[in-house]
Parts: sequence; C-alpha cells; structure tokens
Amino acid sequence: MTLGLFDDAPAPYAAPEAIAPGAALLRGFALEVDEALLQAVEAVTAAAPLRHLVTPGGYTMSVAMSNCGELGWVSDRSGYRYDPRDPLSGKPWPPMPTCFSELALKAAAQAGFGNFRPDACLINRYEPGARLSLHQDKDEGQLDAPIVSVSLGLPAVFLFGGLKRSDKPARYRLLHGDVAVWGGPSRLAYHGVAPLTEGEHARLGRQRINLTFRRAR
Ligand code: MD3
Ligand code: FE
Repeated sequence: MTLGLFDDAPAPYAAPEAIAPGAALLRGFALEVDEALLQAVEAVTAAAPLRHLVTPGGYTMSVAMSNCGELGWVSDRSGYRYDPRDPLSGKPWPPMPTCFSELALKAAAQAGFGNFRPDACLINRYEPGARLSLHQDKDEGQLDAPIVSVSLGLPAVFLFGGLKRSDKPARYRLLHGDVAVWGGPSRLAYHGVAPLTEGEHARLGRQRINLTFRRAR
C-alpha cells in the first residue's frame, strides 16, 4: 500500500482501490477528520435520536438509524421512503454538518465522481450482532449519483454482491476511517453487512457507525 504518495493527499491516506467498475475503497480517507465527524454525529443524534425502524414486513431492524440533510431515509409498515421530516419529532432533519458534505464531495471526486452534492445522510449504528441483510439502494431519485459511505468505530465485514441477489458476495473488512464510493455500474449492486463481531473501539466502544451520503432528489 502506498501511503501518503497519492496525489498530494496527506498520510495515512492510500490510493483508491478499485473493487468493481464504479466502486472504490479509500482506506483511511476519513482518519484526518474522524473526531470532527464523531462530534457532528453526536450533535445530530442528540437532535434526531438513533432508532430501530420497522420494515414494511414488520421486522424491527437490528441497526439503529438517524439522518441529517434535507431528506432522511425512513421505513415503517407502509414502506421505505425519503422524508424531509423526522417522523419522531415532526421536525426537519438536522442540517448536514459541513464536515460531512465536504468529506463526501472530496471522496467522490477522488473516485472519479465530480461535484457530488448529497442531500441526504443516513447514520447507521451497529452494536455487536447487528447486521444488514443483502439489499439494493434504489429509493433515491438520482441513481446516476454515487453513494459515499464512511465507516467509524468497530470493524465490519461488508458484503458486496452483483446485480442479482443470487450473485455470491465478495467480503471486505471495513475499518475505522475507511471510505467507499459506489456509483456507475455498481450503484445498484446488492450489498449488506455481516453481523457485527463483539469488540471494543478506543473512541466508540462497542459500536460501529456508518454514514451513507446520497443524492435522493
Ligand atoms: C454498494 N449501509 O445504509 S454502506 C445502507 O455499512 C447500507 O451501514 C451499509 O447499505 C453500512 O443502505 C453499507 C456501503 C454501501 C452503501 C450503498 C451501496 C454500499 C453500496 C450502494 C450500492 C452498492
Ligand atoms: Fe445499502
């Protein structure tokens, strides 16, 4: 791994690793700003608490979720949707912190997607045992925009499949500070997260936080 030698990016950021057409892994890309991101997560989730949503099929998700930005992803018995308001409070979601939108813009550009302006950021919190089964992200209005994801806290095994649910997924271990960009031919790939393994992260304790930045409209 070439650390600190890619463009003029600061160490310990490594060159993007292409994992599929349109999909790139930027190991350590968020490390420089991790404390700012985590403080912003704390501020957002103080205003819009993490909660376990119910799927249209009636299952309670093991991952706890919140949002910031103009739109937030929500699920209930009536379906999945992007909503400008937090259903818990009836108020707009907290604005997207500047450190969030700047990181997403830079990461997308590094992976070849210029001018990425996310209008939605889903915050996922995993505790040991929490998982996300294989799914596609297709509720967004703009499927030509990429999705940028930022991993914080405990490591997770990310499952990256193909365009069919039956395609056997590849596994990637995502660590604190890793950023991934998913666009173009990979935008509708099936993906998920294996049950989080027990552990203790120095800053976050027994949890993993994932931020996903989307262009929902
Ligand atoms: C690949 N979150 O919130 S982020 C989700 O780690 C979600 O919390 C996971 O999947 C997590 O919907 C994975 C990585 C990710 C996000 C969107 C994708 C990978 C993707 C869209 C297409 C292909
Ligand atoms: Fe997803």
